[in-house]
Amino acid sequence: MAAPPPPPPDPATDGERLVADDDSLDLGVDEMLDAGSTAMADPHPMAASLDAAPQRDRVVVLGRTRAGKTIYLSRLYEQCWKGDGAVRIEAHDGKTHLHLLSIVEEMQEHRRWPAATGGNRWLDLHVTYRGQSVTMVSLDYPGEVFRKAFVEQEENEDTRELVDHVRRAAAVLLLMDPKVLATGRVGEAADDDFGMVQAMRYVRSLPGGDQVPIVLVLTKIDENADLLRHHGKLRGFAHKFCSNLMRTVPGLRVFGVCAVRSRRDALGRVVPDLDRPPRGLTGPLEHCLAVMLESKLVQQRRAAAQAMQDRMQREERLAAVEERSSDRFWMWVNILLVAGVVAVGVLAWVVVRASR
Ligand SMILES: Nc1nc2c(ncn2[C@@H]2O[C@H](COP(=O)(O)OP(=O)(O)OP(=O)(O)O)[C@@H](O)[C@H]2O)c(=O)[nH]1
Ligand SMILES: [Mg+2]
Repeated sequence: MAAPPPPPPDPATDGERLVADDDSLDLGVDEMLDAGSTAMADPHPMAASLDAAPQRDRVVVLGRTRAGKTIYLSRLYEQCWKGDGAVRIEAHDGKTHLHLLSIVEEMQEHRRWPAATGGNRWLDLHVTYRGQSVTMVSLDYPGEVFRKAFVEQEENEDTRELVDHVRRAAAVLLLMDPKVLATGRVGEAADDDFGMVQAMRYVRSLPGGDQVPIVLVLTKIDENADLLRHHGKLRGFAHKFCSNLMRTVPGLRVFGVCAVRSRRDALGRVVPDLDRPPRGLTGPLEHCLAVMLESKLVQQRRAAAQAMQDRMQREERLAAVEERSSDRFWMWVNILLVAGVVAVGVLAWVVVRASR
């Protein structure tokens, strides 16, 4: 799928461009040869009772606390609502529309980052891509719920809601802050490492889950450009810090995103800077949509081929039945003819005998 066109070179941000553009990182099959052996060995306990294919109606954005989910979702919405790119997104209701745009406005007008998300919030969106429409349900949830659901495997209303949300994923975007992966404490990194592996095993273990596109999105690449470059850019970084996840999801695509640039204000605080454009924002979603549409096309082609085969078999069966009944008809005609000839012969013999 085509990534967004590269922006013109900007010497001041060249490092960022190098990282942001390194987004088509199909991790080669050869590198993942041993992945299959561990990927599905130990299915998530939540999968045990689920043997029917779930209804898949959503693009799931997952991430630990402060991974950048709220900012990513709101900026993505703003750009795809206002812009004229390949992806168009429209909220199903005015409340969701205002909620998402007001987060962006808050950053733009008041140079304030949004507060940590307090509770689960559903976002019903309508996505148009390459002339196809997809209904997309998203969930902006507090990052701690992710830890409770997939690291501590706690059961409460919020974790059940998140697990059900993940179960119905048509595509998954895994948001991770590279700084947490590289320098975070064990507990923090466990969300992205252990938690993500459990969540993705769960997705893969569901019926049809092996077809769900999953991408890794490294966030805040404006701030993390040096860190990523130091560890071999997106591919090298993902190999180094997300090796378990990459084994669980062979061929995992890695994208780098900067939803909102930051800068230092007069007081030296890091504040959002929306005057500069985001980087690689729609790439992960476009990739997932392209995979989803492609597999929908494949399914439609398969269904059409199956229908054609069924029709041909039905017609062959009908022809065979007709042939059999026509064979029976001529057999009876022959029998009757022979019987008639025999009867005429016998009658003639009887008449001849009687006349002597
Ligand atoms: N420089 C930069 N910082 C970002 C970006 N996205 C997020 N941040 C920073 O990361 C912080 C957390 O972002 P959020 O979007 O609120 O994270 P979240 O995943 O929704 O966090 P919870 O609601 O706590 O789960 C923000 O306050 C910003 O400081 C980005 O694209 N660039
Ligand atoms: Mg949030």
